Amino acid sequence: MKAMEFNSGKIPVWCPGCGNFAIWNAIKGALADLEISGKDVVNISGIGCSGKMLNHLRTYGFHTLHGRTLPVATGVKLSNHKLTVVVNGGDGDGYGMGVGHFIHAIRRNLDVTYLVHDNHIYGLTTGQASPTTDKGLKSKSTPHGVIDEPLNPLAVALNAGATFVARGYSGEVEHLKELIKAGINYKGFAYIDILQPCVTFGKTYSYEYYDERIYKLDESYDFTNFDNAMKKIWEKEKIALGIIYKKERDEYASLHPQLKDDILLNSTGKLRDISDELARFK
Ligand SMILES: Cc1ncc(C[n+]2csc(CCOP(=O)(O)OP(=O)(O)O)c2C)c(N)n1
Ligand code: SF4
Repeated sequence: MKAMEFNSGKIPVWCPGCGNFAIWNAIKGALADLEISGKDVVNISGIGCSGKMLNHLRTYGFHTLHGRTLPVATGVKLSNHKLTVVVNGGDGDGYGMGVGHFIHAIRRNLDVTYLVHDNHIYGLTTGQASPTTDKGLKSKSTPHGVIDEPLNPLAVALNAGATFVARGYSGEVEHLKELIKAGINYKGFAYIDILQPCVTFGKTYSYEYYDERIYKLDESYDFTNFDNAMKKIWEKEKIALGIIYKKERDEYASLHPQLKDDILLNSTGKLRDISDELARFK
């Protein structure tokens, strides 16, 4: 399929200039370049502007409850581990409600590509503070300023044992496409935090802000070095884009002997009639 053929035909309702358009284009381009058909892809989306990705891709999809993308992705992937599973959620979705699932998906090394549209706020609900909002920022939910420390999600991922940690940016769509391709090709949990300006409610993190600070990691950067990776993600003035840490590790499905020969869906056998049991609860 060509990138254009991944358009579902539904017109996005994202605000003009929203960083989500670039993420959409990068996903379509990555799938097309990798020659993966839409029928072999499941896009699991959370709730939020980020979650609307589901409406715009001609793939299979599942719109989950807020923060529950990764449990659903786990079920989908284990039912048919041959599918390509791409997960889209916001920083509120994944680092707020979903943060426990994030850590456990990392521990399992579930073979999915997790894209977090990190605009540092809750976009769809009009700009409240999220876990990555800076301390002191005044928002609708924090009129006197945020008093909590912001989360560094890449540090959380690295400390939880993530073996593919990357950072992309909506202002660098080709670069982002390559990161998504690398994530899909990675056998395990590929986590990509995407700097995504919210042009309507984002107060600090604009395209101008990022354009002044981002730089791309080049070939001299050793992404297998954990200490280097930790240093990169705590840099203050500059923001590194690229694969920050990567290491091979057994992915989850490969550790299940029952998934060795075939997908789980094909081995469930005859469905059992449980209507008698259910009748007891009427
Ligand atoms: C359990 C639950 N709590 C709250 C909401 C309301 N809600 C819908 S979208 C949203 C914010 C989403 O923010 P984020 O995940 O950062 O995504 P963005 O819209 O910024 O892409 C909230 C709080 C909800 N749908 N479900
Ligand atoms: S509110 Fe922000 S995140 Fe949502 S569509 Fe508009 S610009 Fe994008």
